[in-house]
Amino acid sequence: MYLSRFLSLHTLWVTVSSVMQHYPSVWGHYDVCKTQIYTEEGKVWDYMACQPEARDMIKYVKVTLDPPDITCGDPPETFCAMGNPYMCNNECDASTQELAHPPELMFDLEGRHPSTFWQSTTWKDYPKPLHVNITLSWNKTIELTDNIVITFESGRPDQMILEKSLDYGRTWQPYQYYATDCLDAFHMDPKSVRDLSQHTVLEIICTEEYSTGYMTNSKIIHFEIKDRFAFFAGPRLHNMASLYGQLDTTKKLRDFFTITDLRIRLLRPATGEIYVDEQHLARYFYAISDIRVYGRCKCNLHATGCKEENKRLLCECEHNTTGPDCGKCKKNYQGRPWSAGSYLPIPKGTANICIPSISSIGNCECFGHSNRCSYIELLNTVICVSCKHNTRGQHCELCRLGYFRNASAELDDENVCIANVCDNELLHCQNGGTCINNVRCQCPPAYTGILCEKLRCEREPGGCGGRSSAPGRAGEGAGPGPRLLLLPLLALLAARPPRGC
Ligand SMILES: [Ca+2]
Repeated sequence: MYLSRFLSLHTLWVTVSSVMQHYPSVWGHYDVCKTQIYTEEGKVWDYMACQPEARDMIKYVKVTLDPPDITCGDPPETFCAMGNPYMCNNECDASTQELAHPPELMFDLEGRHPSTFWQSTTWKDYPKPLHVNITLSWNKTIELTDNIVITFESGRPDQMILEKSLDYGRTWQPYQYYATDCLDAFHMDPKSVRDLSQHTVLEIICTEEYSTGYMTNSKIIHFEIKDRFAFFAGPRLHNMASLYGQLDTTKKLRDFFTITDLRIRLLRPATGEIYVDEQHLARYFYAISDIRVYGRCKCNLHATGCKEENKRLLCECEHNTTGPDCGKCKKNYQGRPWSAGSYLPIPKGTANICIPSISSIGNCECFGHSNRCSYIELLNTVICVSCKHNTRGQHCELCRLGYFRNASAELDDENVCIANVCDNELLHCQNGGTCINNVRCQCPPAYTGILCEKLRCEREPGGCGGRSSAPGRAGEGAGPGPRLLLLPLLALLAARPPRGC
């Protein structure tokens, strides 16, 4: 029995191995959660680690401003060009569409001229600080895959902190500090992301690269995701396997690129100069035309789909998992603790699917030949273990090699599988019967029974009476002779299972 099970698993492994050889040797994209393969057991599912495609996450964001009334235009307000304090012919008026600058203009389709943008009130309350928090919430854990890019319409702020939350805004951690003078603003030495390395990639830095005020043409601020990826994947990100390997084994690194919320803390608007021109405070304000955030839903490598439902992103979980991030096992699939999928080994990773709970294995049907079942992950099915009574198969419904189905026994009969019914050399079949494939005796027309040991007329109404219709040796007498009386006993002995079963 064990040999046949080993052979069965061996055949399965050979089949799976040959299927695996057809996977591309290049680094995969983890875009398939399962595929059908052919094994000795028929078509079965083979599972692999999978993740949703990266996409523009701004479509799904909810924005909150603090203070809530910080947007310009209520009441209408005149503002000046920062580079020229006497050019003050611009007006912000929330009640006029052409002159309003609401927050949603940070997220609309850009590429048109002039840009559309959100704008704050001016710094008319100087020297009270002009602080604005812009919070972007997804209500879903997402993994950043590209740089965060913020495009200012005003000068880039003199001081700003980009923060992140991993717990839906309950706690916040700084992502990066931005200042014209890092030492003065945050008591930090200025650094660039290029000063970091694999070992210091998680360091939170203050950069002066993006705070050059209005003197430069650039209005863009980056949070450099790709430069950080490059420490592991190479400058052109050609070795993503190395990056994914690191993400797989270093939770801190994985968490670094994972967020539920971002917060842009604007602490001091661009002044363009060391001092603030108190005579022309209408020159100072924040204006942002565009924010870009690219990433993918975090589904713990258990989904490729991520859909929006009731204005919330949800992973379309596979591998018997559930939850917004596929972060737990489905009911009745808690046969072992939940685990995230793994990028390793290359190229298809490890699915770590949830398996049925032992208590919920309702299909442990072994026809009474076993009382124990086991779950086979590769087949995603439950099979009977240690089938007795010469049986084998998922439900102990087949006969072991060398044993044959006893057609006269039910599947749950201990004698359902019987050893060699007959043998032509040993002449087990009686009364001229012929042994067919060691399984059954083909009897002459006048005889019946497993070993052709019975006269067919015995089953007829009235029995054999005095008729002498049976050919051959039937002429020896009308009733069964002593030899025939032994035949049922022989049949019984042949059907008895061997010792030890
Ligand atoms: Ca815009």
